[in-house]
Amino acid sequence: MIRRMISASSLVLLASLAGADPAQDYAENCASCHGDARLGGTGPALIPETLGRMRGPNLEAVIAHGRAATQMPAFAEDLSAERITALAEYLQTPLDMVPDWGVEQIAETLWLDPDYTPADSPVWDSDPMNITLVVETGDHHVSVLDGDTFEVLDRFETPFAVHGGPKFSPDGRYVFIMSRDGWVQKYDLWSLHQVGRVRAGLNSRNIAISKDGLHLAVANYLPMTLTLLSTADLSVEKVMPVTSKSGVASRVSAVYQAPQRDSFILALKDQPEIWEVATDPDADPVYEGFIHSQEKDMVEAIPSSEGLFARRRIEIAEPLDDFFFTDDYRHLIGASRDGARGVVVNLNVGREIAELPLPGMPHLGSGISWELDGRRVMATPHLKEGKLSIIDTDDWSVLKTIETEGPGFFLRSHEDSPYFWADVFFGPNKDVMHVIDKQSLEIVKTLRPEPGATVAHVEFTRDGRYALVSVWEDDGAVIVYDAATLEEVRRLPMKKPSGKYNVWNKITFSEGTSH
Ligand code: DHE
Repeated sequence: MIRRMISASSLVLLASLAGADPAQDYAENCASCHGDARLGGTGPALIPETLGRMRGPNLEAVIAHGRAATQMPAFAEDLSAERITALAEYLQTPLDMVPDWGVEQIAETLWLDPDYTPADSPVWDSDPMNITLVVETGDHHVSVLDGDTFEVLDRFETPFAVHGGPKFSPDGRYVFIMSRDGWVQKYDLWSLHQVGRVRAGLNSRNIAISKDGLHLAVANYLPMTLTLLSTADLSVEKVMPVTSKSGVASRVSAVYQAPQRDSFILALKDQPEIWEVATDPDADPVYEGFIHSQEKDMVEAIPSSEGLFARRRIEIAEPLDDFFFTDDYRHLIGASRDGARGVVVNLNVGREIAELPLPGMPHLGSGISWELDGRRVMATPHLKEGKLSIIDTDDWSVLKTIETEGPGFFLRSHEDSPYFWADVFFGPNKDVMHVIDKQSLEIVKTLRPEPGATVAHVEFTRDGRYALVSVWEDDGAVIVYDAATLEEVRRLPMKKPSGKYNVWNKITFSEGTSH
């Protein structure tokens, strides 16, 4: 345990002498999302270690006015300016004790379900490649859908506040699900049963599974680590402290599998570095076989002797909050949350090669790509502007900016669909879903299936015939659309459904899905 010099209780005493009781205000207004001990829950941990860029007046402004593109509400009407100032100071006070969260502590949380017995074959008759999961955030459950009949095969409880895409094993049998408070759950789709859970971090971002399906990487905010788990039994393989070359600890923005490279790629949120972590112990060097001839001399390869989980650092100009890869995983397109520009990093040569004008907080993590007039293009929504940017990934120019009815979160398409779907998540038109032609780049239809209700996130069935849309409300629904006629065919009641994930589209890295 790390002991701190300034105790939170002495700050509470000082603040209450001045008429404010930040600990009480925290308990009443913040704890339900950020955790009783400020170690995170639905919202991030609120301690100096994770507040990083949020010092001084900035933090007060967020408490007062909320935070764009997040679930953080505004408290200016409930708390006076003095109470907000005291609360901001309280949040920047180190905890009396921050628990260590290394191999030992993580291992102690491992729980394997004693009622689980693996089935020899699926206990259902559905197409195993067309199983689709719906994350229901309203009551923290996942529904397992037959992607042909839309029958709910099972509905199971998840850890609190699942975030990011669940990751399937390469054969589509198991799925791994992560919550913001660091729990990772393993579920067996054949047996329709939970296998177990482990708390890999205290406040986590997302997970990635290795190409061979043997390892799971958990990107953490708190502690500032990358946890590597064995997918077989959820045991801890390694905890990598995330520290920059200059020795400064950093949160992880996100981690993804790069299938062609047989590696994990992650970006540091507080330091200007990208890391590549090898998941093939025999690769020598990791990049041989796919690098372009002109890049050969410049490649800084991982020495084979370093083996599994060998790390390569790529130093860049600014830390990245959000990023996307080209289909061949040669390039990463990144954006810092505060900035107005995107950068292109060639992962082979390990340096920035281009810049893109991307104002309005691009949400590159939900970017998708497709072929347009013989060129590979990608599209990204913007969290602060009602715009979609279409980028040519050959010359990195912005081909077109499509105006929408408001800022959106997610894009989705399918190889066999002529359209991509873009939600409007924020503002008065949050009930809108645009359907856009991938060739003309024109909006062909604007759907408003439930006026006034937030409508978001799309997933296709395996064959691209149906598009599933979430009505993101407590008494919400998943609406099944015919992806060609754009007519509604079915409505499945769900509790605040958010992301939906089709086994086939995810394990084949369909070009219409995010990673
Ligand atoms: Fe997400 C994916 C980051 C807020 C729902 N979100 C992701 C991923 C990242 C990310 C890096 C990709 C991880 C993956 O799939 O492996 N999200 C962020 C943020 O930085 C942001 C803006 C602020 C934050 O609170 O962390 C943010 N996200 C939200 C929400 O407020 C959403 C709408 C509701 C929620 O659950 O908190 C939300 N994010 C999602 C969903 C995905 C996601 C449903 C998976 C999309 C997919 O199709 O794969």
